[in-house]
Amino acid sequence: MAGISVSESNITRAIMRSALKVLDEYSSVDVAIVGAGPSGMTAAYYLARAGLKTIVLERRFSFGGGIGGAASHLPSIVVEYPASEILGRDFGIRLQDMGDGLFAVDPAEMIAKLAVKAIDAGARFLLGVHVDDVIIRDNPPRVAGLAVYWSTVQMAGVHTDPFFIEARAVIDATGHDAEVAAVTARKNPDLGLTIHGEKSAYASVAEDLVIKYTGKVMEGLYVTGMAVAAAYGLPRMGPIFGSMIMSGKRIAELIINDLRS
Ligand code: 48F
Repeated sequence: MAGISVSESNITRAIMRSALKVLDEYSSVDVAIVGAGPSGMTAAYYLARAGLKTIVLERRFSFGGGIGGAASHLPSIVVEYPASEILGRDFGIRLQDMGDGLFAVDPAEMIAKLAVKAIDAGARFLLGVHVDDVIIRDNPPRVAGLAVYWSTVQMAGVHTDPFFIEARAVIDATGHDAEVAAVTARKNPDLGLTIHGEKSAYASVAEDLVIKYTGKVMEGLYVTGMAVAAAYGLPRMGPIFGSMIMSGKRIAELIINDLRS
């Protein structure tokens, strides 16, 4: 391989130079999304498409959140209108009409295409990072970014200090535990933020309520997807994903509007 110098130190230097450039560049962003599940990836696509500097922080080394495990490991999930139309039109995901207003989707295709669209629109994903805390500013009180650990460090249970990412808007897309909103409420009781925890299943009601309550919980901090149900004590809906898509799209629209005004 003439002209190619593959030595171990060159491999290391190439990785370090490119990785540190990314971490440097993304130490300050317009929007930091915690969680690469359906709501987080949908939001990432619309935010990046609008030209906002967007990073998605995901604890696992993979995308998709709850999509892959969907309905008890079965290779199918369902969405309803209008999410069905959005998945087909904006993400190129194939849908099978199952009647009763329900459409079946291949979970692997949905994971891949949500991720590809978000990345191609300009969103940057950081995998294997665990968000542990927020940055707070006062006067007026607002969330101004995140404290981040490598997931492996967090799993090892050893103490290191985090690195920080400043953001004009933070989205909690962490799913059923609303981890970012919960830690914000726990560590800063003076803020008066209460996280209620989700209720038992009531799919038809939950789908509408999650979309309706999607939004800002305090300055700088927004919730989408199941984190909305956890934040406001709404029922869960099980393996139907329409509201996750609609919630991700809605939070992107709200933030685009907030950051431009
Ligand atoms: O759970 P998840 O898929 O959240 P979602 O977008 O969608 C929920 C549905 O999958 C399903 C449902 C609705 O039909 O009930 O469960 O609301 O994705 C959340 C992602 O966030 C990551 C987690 O690994 C998952 O991929 N995550 C959670 N906490 C953290 C985190 C954290 N503290 N730091 C980084 N990533």
